[in-house]
Amino acid sequence: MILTSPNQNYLFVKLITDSGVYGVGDASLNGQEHTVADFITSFLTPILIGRDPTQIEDFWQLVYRGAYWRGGNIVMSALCGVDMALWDILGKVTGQPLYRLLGGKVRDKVLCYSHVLGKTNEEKAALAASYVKERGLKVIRLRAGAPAANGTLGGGVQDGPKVEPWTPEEEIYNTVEFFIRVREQVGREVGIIYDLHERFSPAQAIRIIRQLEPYDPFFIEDPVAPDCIASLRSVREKTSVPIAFGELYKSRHECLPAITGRLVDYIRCDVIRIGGITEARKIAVLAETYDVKTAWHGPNDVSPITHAVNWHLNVSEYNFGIQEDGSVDTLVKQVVSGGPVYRDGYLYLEDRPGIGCDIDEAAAEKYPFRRAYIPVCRSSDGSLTNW
Ligand code: GCO
Ligand code: MG
Repeated sequence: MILTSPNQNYLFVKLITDSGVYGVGDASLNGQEHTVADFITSFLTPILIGRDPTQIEDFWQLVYRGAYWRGGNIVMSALCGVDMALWDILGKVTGQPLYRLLGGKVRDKVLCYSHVLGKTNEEKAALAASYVKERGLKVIRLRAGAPAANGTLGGGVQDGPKVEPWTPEEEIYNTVEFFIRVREQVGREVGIIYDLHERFSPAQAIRIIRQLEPYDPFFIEDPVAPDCIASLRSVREKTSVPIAFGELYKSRHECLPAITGRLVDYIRCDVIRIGGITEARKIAVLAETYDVKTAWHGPNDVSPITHAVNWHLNVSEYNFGIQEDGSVDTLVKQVVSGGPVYRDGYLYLEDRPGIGCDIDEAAAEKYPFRRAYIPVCRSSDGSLTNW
């Protein structure tokens, strides 16, 4: 296991077979990396020793069902780290890139979108225009000057979660005003995604989305919290704007009501949080059955390994929609090699056996783990709100 912090904390898994072939995986869970590492050491490692690494499905079921107590963020992230490493080993021993093991390519390149980060809305609007003009982005992702929108993820020693003030009224106003401004700058052709980050009540989300409708969002992400499917349904019933949902889901079973109820247009689980490639394929197939596309979670706090896994899934799925392309920091590139390359609105990946990434353990050691928390939001009366 490799716990490292090149700008952001990551937890990587390296699985070595007795013949010397190894696979790598990503088990990062922002803010809780140590707990996942502990589960891997104390629970998964003893089960792994002596097993046939090509029996991936059986291992997955052994952890998920065999433990009796199913799932959760810690277990699924740990399971993902190993699951990715097992698929990587399978690719290496068969000499095939992961996408071939998943059924082969149905497309050559992957449409992607990038976050527009900046300190002020003015700065972000200018950046959005330059991303489109200079980098050729076809789709951009926005958030107004709200918490979590300005690069507050991870990094830095903290004794506890940083508190960020938040008032829904202000953010509603900001969101609508900012979206319209960016639409005017980038023109009609460019797709604009807006992430509401599970933060609003159904009525507030509907208010925002209705106001954005004439400005044609590509999709609205996570309009409400994931806990109440009736809230998602009420948003869905009141707008024709496409909806993307699910980065907090931890299994196909949690995704099911949103998919079978056709409450979303894009399912956007985080591959780490659902236990890896094995579960992601199943969710993609389920989604295909209901005309739902995929938009796998891929922000700045996942590593090139996960970005590469997303890419392999994207090129081999019929119902791919779009891929979030969180920028990978240069320090991270010192630790992990490989991963997709951006060109003119799309992501490409060189053919290599397995996932196609490697970890430089000496470089990882130069960046030791630093305690970091995800920030929390409190509204003006002091009460905690969704972040
Ligand atoms: C996104 C997400 C992220 C999460 C982050 C938490 O759409 O990319 O909402 O930015 O907030 O992954 O660690
Ligand atoms: Mg999001």
